[in-house]
Amino acid sequence: MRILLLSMPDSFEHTPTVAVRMPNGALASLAGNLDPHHRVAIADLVLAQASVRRTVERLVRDLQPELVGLSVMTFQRGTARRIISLVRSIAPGVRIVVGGYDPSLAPRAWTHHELGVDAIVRGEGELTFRELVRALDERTPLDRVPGLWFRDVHGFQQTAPRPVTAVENGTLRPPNRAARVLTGYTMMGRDVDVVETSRGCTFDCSFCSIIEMRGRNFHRFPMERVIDDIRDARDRGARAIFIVDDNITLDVARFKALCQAIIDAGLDDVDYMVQGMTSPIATHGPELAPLMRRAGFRYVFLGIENILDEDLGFLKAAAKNSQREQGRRVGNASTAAVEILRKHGMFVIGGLIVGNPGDTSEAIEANLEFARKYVDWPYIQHPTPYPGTPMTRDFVERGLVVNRRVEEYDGTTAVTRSTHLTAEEIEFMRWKAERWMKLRHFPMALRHDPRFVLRHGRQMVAHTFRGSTWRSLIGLESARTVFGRYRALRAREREYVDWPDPLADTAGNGPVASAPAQVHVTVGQVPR
Ligand code: B12
Ligand code: SF4
Repeated sequence: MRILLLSMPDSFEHTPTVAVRMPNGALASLAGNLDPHHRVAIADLVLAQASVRRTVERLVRDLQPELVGLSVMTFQRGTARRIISLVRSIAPGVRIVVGGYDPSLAPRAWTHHELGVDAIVRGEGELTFRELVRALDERTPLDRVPGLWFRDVHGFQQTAPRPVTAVENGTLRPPNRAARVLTGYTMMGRDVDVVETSRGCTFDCSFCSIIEMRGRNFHRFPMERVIDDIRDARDRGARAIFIVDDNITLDVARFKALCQAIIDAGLDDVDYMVQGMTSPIATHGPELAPLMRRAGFRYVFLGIENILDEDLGFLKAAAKNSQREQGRRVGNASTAAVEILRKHGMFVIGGLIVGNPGDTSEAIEANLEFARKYVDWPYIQHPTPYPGTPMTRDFVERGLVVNRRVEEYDGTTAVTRSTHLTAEEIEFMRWKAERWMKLRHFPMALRHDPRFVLRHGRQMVAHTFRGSTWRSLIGLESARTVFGRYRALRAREREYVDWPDPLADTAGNGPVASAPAQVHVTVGQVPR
C-alpha cells in the first residue's frame, strides 16, 4: 500500500521555526513498524510552513497515496481538518487515519461524517497501525484490531483498548528515518533529530496528557537499541538530538548508564537536549551532571512548573519538585537543579505554568522573577485544558475556561482565567516579561552557534518582539498596544492552510473529557 504520513505545520511560540524545526518522532516509528512491502513517505509540514497547501497538493499528486495518516495535537485540530479536506478534494478515495494526542484523547472530535476520517488510532500507534494497514491490505475485518475506532456503514465502531507496549523486549522495530521526504530539520542551524530511550511516567501531574494517554508506567528501550538509534540519526546528519522521553529522570542509574554508553560509543560530538524533573537532578546532580555534560548534553528542559507551593499542589507537581534530606521534604528543588546544571555548563530551559486558579499578579510576578534569575530560555506557559486531564475537569468545574477555540490551545495563549485575573491579563504579564528574558540568551547562543545567530539573529529578535515598532521602542506606544498587535499577528499566523475548515466553528471544539486511550498495564513501574 502507498502510505503518506503527515505531521502538522502549527508551531509554538517558544520554538520559532526560524530556529527550531524538529521531526515528529511518532511518524518515523510508525513507518519503521509497518510490514516492509508498503511504500511509506513521511512529511513534517513544519518544514513547509509557508507553503502547506502547495506541498500537500504536490505530495498527494506525486505519491498517489492510498492511505494518509495525520499526527495531531489538540491545538492543531483545525489545521488537520483543513488538510484532510484538501487531501480528499484531490484524492476522494484515499483512506484517512488520524492518531496522536488529540485523536487519542478526544476521539469524538474526529467522528463527524463531513470530515470523513476512516479510522482513529488511540494511544501508542505502531502495532495498531501495522495491524490496521495489514487488515485493509488483506481485506480482513477491522474489529479484530485493538486500539481502534473505525468507520463502517453503521458509523464509528470501537475495538478494545490496546495494552501499553512493553518496549524492553524488542517488540518495536527501530524508526525508519529514510521515509522522510522533506528536508530542513534544524536546531539553531544544526541538523536535528529525535530519539526515544523510554516511554511513560509514573507521576500524575494534573495538567499532563500522558497519564490519560497511557496510564502511569515506565518502559525502557534496550540500551543497545538506543545507541543504534542515536547512531542512525547521527549517520544521517544529526548534530543535535532531542531525547523525547516523557521522563528520563525516573531512573537516574539508567540515565547515567546512557550518558556513559554515549561516551563509550563516541557519540558525544552531538548536542543533546532532554527534559527532566528538578528533584532527581538536584539530588543526583553531583554525579549525574558532569556525566551528562561529557556525553554532550547542552539544553535541559526542567519541569519546574511553579515555585509556589500552593500552585504546585494544584498542579499535583509538588513531589517531583521536592528537595529532600534524609527522606524529608525540605523545600523546592528547582534552584538546586538549575545551579548544578549551570555549574556544569548546561543551559536550562525553564518550564513554568502561570495563571493557575488562585493566581494573583503577585504570584505570577514571583514566578517571572524566578525565571529572570534562574532560567536561560523561558518556556513559560498557561494552564491549558487539554482533553481528559484532571486539570481540565477542575477548570471546567470552577467555570474558569474562557476560550473554547482549541486552535488557540497552544500553551502561550491564556484560555483560562484565575479567580483574581482575566486570561488576557495573565497572558499580558507573561508576554511582557518573557521577551526580555529571551533576548538575554542571545549572547550565549551567539557563542555556541555564531554562524547561525549572525545569519538569523535579526529574524529571531523580530519574532520575539513581533508587534513592536520604533514608536513603541522609544515609548510612544504602550505595551498594551503592542500586545494587541502581537495577538492579532499570532491569530493570522494560525492560518496555516489556505483551504476552508469543513467543520468551521460547528463542532469538535472545547475541552473534551475522554476515556483512557490504552489499557493501563503497570509492567516496569518505577516506585516513586
Ligand atoms: C517531544 C515533545 C515535544 C517536542 C516536539 C518534537 C517533535 N517534533 O516531535 C517539542 C518540545 C517541540 C514540543 C512542543 C510542544 N508540545 Co509537546 N511533547 C513532546 C513529548 C514529550 C513527546 C512526544 C514524542 O515524541 N513522543 C514519542 C512518540 C513516539 O510518541 P507519540 O508522539 O505519543 O506518538 C505515538 C502515538 O501518539 C501515536 N501517534 C502519533 N501520531 C500518530 C499518527 C498516526 C497516523 C497514527 C496511526 C498514530 C500516531 O503513535 C505514536 C507511536 O506510538 C509529549 C509527551 C509528554 N509526555 O509530554 C509532549 C506533548 C505531545 N506536547 C504537547 C504540547 C501541548 C506541546 C506544545 C503545544 C506546548 C508544550 N507543552 O510544549 C508545543 C507545540 C509543538 C509544536 N508543534 O510546535 C502535549 C500535547 C497535548 C495535546 N493534547 O495535544 C504533550 C502530550 C505534553 C503534555 N502537555 O501533556 N513537544
Ligand atoms: S512528571 Fe512530567 S511526564 Fe510525568 S506526569 Fe508530570 S509532567 Fe507528565
